[in-house]
Amino acid sequence: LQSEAIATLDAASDPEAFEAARVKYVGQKKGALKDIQKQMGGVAADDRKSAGMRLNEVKQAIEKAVAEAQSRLSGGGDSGVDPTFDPTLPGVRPTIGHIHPITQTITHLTEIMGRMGFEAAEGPEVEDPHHNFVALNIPEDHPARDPLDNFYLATAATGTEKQNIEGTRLLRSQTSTVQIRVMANRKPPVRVISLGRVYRPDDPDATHFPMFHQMEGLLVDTHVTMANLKTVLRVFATNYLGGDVEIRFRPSFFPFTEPSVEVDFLWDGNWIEFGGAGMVDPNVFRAVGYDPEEVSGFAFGLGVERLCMRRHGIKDIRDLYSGDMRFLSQF
Ligand code: FA5
Repeated sequence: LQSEAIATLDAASDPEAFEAARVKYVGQKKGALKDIQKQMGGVAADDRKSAGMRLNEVKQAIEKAVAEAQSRLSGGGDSGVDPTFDPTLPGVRPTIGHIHPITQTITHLTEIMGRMGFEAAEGPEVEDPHHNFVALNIPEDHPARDPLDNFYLATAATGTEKQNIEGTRLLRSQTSTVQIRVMANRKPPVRVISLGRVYRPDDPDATHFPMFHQMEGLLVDTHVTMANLKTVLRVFATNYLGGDVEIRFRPSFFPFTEPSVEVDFLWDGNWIEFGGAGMVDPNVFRAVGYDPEEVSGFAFGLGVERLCMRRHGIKDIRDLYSGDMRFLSQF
């Protein structure tokens, strides 16, 4: 067997012939060596030792011939190398996960506000009208409640009218809902931010998307003034957008702040609105059981996408949600 196997292996001139010979003699299942090994049990006990040694010699000799034939056929490389392995082929780069630019922005904003003592708070994305409107001083007939401006969730109208209103749920349209949740659960002083998703049926364009993020800020204490609000927003803006950022406050109206302002940043020579802000309306304090004679505070809500876009020079909000790795992997 030994000489036959070695002769066949030596004669193998292509990988197919080599593989056939390899399987025939040293194949794990039906190879000739395996066959003999199986018969060892039948050898008389006295002869078993010498038969075993002989078998080992034959095995080693054939395996050596296998290795030599393999090395010869793979171009004389190291023996034992898979002849189908080509080390000159380029590798396949594994796709590595990536943190979304908006998630990175949220982490960054949380860190900047944290340095000013603002602690992060959270609230649910599916809200009830009490937190989204009532406690924020938005009356029943206010246009902000319009079904065309909100994503109401379909709820079965089975109870009385009052029960149905209480059972109404909607995707929150602003993070101001979290102000109410925080104040209803703790005593002043309060200094929190809340970063999260909000939803509005806006048509997508370069600066609008139906789902976006806001950063809400709320500070309640004694003797808080508009000057404190403007300082916090200025310090925030210079930290996030750079020392040369220009910021402008325009008089505005929100039901939950009085007075209210719109916050604009200069961007490529144009004033762009980034959010709203103002002094917390006394009616909001009353709705959460705070005494407006004792405490005062400010609140603001900024668009996170617009902040991220201004910092990174992104021209179209839709790029952030396209899922295009060529765009996303730049951040
Ligand atoms: C509000 O949502 C108020 N809750 C802000 C506020 C908070 C005022 C606390 C007073 C006190 P407004 O609707 O203007 O305000 O939205 C704030 C910001 O969200 C906008 O300036 C803009 O930057 C961003 N924004 C609004 N709609 C969209 C949209 N469809 N896509 C992307 N960003 C949006």
